[in-house]
Amino acid sequence: MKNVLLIGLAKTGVSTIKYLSKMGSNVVVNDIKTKEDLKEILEDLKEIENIEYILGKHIENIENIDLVVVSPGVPLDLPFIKNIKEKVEVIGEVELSYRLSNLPKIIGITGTNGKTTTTSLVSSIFKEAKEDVFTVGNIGNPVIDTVDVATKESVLVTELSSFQLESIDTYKPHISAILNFSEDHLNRHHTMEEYIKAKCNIYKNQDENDYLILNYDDILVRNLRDTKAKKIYFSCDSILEKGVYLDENEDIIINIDKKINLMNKNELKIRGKHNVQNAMAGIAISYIYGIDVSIIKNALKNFSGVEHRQELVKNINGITFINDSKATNPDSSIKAINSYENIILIAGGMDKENDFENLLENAKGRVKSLVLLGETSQKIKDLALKKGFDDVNIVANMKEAVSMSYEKANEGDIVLLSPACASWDMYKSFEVRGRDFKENVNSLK
Ligand code: UMA
Repeated sequence: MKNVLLIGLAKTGVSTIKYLSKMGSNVVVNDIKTKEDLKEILEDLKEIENIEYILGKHIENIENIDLVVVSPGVPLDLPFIKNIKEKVEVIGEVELSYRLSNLPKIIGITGTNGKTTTTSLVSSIFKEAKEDVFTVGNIGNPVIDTVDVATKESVLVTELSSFQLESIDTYKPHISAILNFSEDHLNRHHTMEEYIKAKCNIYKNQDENDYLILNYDDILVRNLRDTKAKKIYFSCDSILEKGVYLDENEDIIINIDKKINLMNKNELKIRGKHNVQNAMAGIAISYIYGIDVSIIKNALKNFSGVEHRQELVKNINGITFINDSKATNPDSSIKAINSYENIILIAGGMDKENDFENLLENAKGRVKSLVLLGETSQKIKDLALKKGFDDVNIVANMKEAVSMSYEKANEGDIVLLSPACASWDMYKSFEVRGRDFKENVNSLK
């Protein structure tokens, strides 16, 4: 790989450049952001030679390029990418890393919601088992950072988004899991079919020696058939002949090669049906891999969740503040709303053309007040008023959202930040949004 064009200069881009230039490639970098916008990143890369920057616009001329690597956030159906694809191979960083390292022990986890929780949970089980584990992918750590450090003995626990899976070609996890499908990222994938197709790339290269873990409770996931991999289901609702399920006492049963009663679901620290499903996916992955059952059990008992995912921030005068900034689509927020009652809901953010009908249906009777911010605030407000909500407010920023919610809340109420939208209209990421919420909560008197 002599001449590589890299598109998108953020986390993925920086790691990819660092690796490629060390390998001796010449890298052309393209980003629609300007030099000024990218000041900090360019400073970080200033020591690296053999980089040519084309910034502030899409690249037009791609002569002398052998391979194009795109960051996950770059839509593959943009006209300039389509033109490039006619001339040169275009892949993502997950595919590139796979080709460079070809590691055997890869675990891939996807789905609309629960990916990060499940990835973290699996990682903590593997750490408890003293495996050499790397937690990578959409969770925030570019896979390419592992190419130099991971060995054939290492395990890569990889969270994979539809964006990342759209740009793979030969990538093959040994164990993959699909947690659920619900509407998300339709502004990028356009239809639910295309979105699901991208996610299903996770198993397209798997063979008879690989495993595909599927959620039996999600009808779309249950019905996936076009795979050579061995399918293992998990379920909260049905007793399975083979798989991981809940029995009539709410005990979690592993029934894969023999029947094992692992633990009661109430021994888990993470709450809600969706989290029991996430735990079951994690159990199936770890068991198939060969982790000792007592280690799985221990790690599960100690796992208390992930930052920005229904994270308990503080209790002030009997009012509980919960940070669920990672809820970047309606379905994810619905799960949070259904875990609590007497909620003051802070929601809204970037408009991904999602529909908020279902969110508001679920909010009825549970959400007392809506405090809305960001691009979608008016859209949610209009729909909420139509649906009979009487306390619907739009605020300008998180500070106002937190102080208004606190004023409205009584003892026993929950102030829940669960935006149902991406953060990119107001923040760099959902993490920055979550931290802003927490800082504002922590400075309340
Ligand atoms: N850009 C272009 N041209 C375009 C579009 C974008 O140059 O046409 C540039 C932007 O100006 C920007 C860069 O591309 O400078 C952004 O690239 P990126 O969005 O891929 O950002 P990264 O920092 O590399 O982060 C990506 C993932 N981001 C997205 O998928 C949007 C991160 O997932 C991931 O953690 C990281 O790689 C490491 O793997 C975040 C995410 O929001 C958490 N994911 C979505 C989600 O979970 O819903 C899918």
